[in-house]
Amino acid sequence: MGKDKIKISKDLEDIMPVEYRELVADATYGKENRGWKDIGSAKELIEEHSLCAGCPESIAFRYVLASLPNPEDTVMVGSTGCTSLVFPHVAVHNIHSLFGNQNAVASGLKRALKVRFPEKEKDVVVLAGDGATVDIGLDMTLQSWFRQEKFTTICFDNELYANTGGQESGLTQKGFVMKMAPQGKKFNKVRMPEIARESGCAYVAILTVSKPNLVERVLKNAILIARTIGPTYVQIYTPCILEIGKQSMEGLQEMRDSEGPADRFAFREFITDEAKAFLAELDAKKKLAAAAAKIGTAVPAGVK
Ligand SMILES: Cc1ncc(C[n+]2csc(CCOP(=O)(O)OP(=O)(O)O)c2C)c(N)n1
Ligand code: SF4
Repeated sequence: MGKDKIKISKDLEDIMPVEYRELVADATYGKENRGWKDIGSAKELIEEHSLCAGCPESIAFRYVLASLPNPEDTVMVGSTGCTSLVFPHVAVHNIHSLFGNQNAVASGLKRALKVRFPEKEKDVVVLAGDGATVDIGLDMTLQSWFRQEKFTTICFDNELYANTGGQESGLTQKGFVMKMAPQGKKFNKVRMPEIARESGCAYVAILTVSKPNLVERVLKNAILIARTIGPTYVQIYTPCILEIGKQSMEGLQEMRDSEGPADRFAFREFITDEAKAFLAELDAKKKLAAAAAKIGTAVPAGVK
């Protein structure tokens, strides 16, 4: 566990690429309380990316990576789109699946990992755009929830197909005019969080990335619940500043403007009673472990 996996043999140290050496030195692998504050110092988080300057997807991606409870044993499944451009820059296992197929690929992967590593916790996390999740891949998304596949689906909702130049998606707001929908979107934004809840997700949240603590809490909840209880869904507003005509510094304000109590990205969270009880149990175990560590007694069994 931890950095043992990426350790370099002494004989090869001087010929390894500098990026790899930095990864070994600075990764947060194995660190219990890793989080968004590690951004900037932890090597597995991207330092550079190939998205547009100021694209909110880039900061959302960093928060997601920083919130993985166990990055060294996590596989992320992506799909074609702007989201896929950042995967080559991260030190986390990832698969690029055919557009829309991400939840089907993740289902097989999660099951295979369970068979291959029965004693280990291997997290699978899907990360795809709204076109991949809610339009072309909707069938695969829903069927994985119906089957209660144990992984987290994250949708980077920029309310359009950004990578192919601004077509409308099911998550575009009604009436919104864009390059490839010059008369405006004709129907309402699909209520995906409600669909996720009705389709069997044990935990659902919709939010922006204006508050890093919130992103971290939601992501950790989603991944831990998916491990034990069942599928979870997180929808994050990552506005495409290019297609809505904003400057590179205006993404944060755009998110803030859309998260008021009556706005479409007001924070909402749904959690089943079973998942709630699971989180409470986890919390109690953590407190017990912290108390035991303080007085120097052995940590009770089952408490990490
Ligand atoms: C099977 C298949 N269909 C269509 C495409 C073309 N395509 C590439 S990216 C993209 C749009 C992606 O939109 P979205 O999922 O919303 O992600 P974003 O780019 O907005 O982050 C499309 C339609 C493709 N690459 N493969
Ligand atoms: S096209 Fe839009 S979503 Fe894609 S990288 Fe640029 S700003 Fe971000």
